[in-house]
Amino acid sequence: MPSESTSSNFSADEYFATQPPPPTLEHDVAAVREFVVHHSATGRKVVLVTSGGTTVPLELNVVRFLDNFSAGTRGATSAEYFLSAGYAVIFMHRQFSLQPFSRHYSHSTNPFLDLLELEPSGNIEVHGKSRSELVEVLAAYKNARESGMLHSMTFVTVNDYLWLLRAVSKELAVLHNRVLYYLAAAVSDFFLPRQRLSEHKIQSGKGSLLIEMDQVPKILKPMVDEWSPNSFVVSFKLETDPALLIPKAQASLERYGHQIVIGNDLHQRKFQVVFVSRDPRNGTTTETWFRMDPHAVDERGRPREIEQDIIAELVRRHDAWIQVK
Ligand code: 9Z3
Repeated sequence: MPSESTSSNFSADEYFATQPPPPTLEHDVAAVREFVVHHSATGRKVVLVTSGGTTVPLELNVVRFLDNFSAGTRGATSAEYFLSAGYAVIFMHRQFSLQPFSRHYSHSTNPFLDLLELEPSGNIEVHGKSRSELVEVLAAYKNARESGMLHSMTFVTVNDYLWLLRAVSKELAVLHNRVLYYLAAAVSDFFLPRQRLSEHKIQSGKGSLLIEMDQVPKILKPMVDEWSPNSFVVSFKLETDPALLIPKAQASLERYGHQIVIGNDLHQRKFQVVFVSRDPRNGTTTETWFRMDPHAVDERGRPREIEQDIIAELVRRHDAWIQVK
């Protein structure tokens, strides 16, 4: 059972006043500013996709850290469907987690080298059955890069993530209702303030290790109210107890006042999700389930991905929202 905490909880303002920004923040923000200026002129809708898990280092010279579960599949897959739907995409992901397009050739599920054949001449050939898929993925990848539709940036720690999210959302605010936030990253609820971090590797030999962590501030609230107030915000809620999914999603909508929480159960997440939304006029919530057959294939004969349905629905809802906003 978790023990009762005696440590303080940081507000978002206190957090940013006491925790140092990542060294690359200014550089990352400058690149986002450029992206925003460009797409402000193109008139495109822009989505910020966050993806992968955050870490919580236990030492300043990090040897050990707490990690959050996430391969980055949801985020990387969704980014591709957003691009197909005409959105310009900022893909903010955990370093080394899955990325759009290259995810199809993950070293663990589809090693790239196994698709290649070395000819006696020294030329490299792609196996016949893999070639057409590779051509398609490569063309979409090159197109996204060369057209400036996909911009990637990385985080590792929860501190990197919080600073980046705040800075990027302030930059995106100028695009008003054309911005969609798709917060699929698995973010730690707890962190160790810099002031309490051990400088060097924690030594063993003193018996068990007790670590008391503070709660990460709930930054969706200032994001929705202050940093990017006219944007369409979609957060994810991950649970392992399915009975908690709807009540936790409803509580989150009530607390932060954003547009949609997509609930997913850890073990079913690839095949079923629930959209929970709330009518701010009377507080009633609506749940819409999306379920798919785990063996379903798409129109090209490849395994269907639930992100196709998620993004189609979000695009529809975002468009409808733009009309009335
Ligand atoms: C999710 O729920 C994502 O869908 C997954 C995707 C992390 C399950 P994978 O990367 O997994 O495809 O392997 N993301 C949000 C998780 C999260 O931390 N949500 C917070 C919470 O549940 C609130 S924003 O409290």
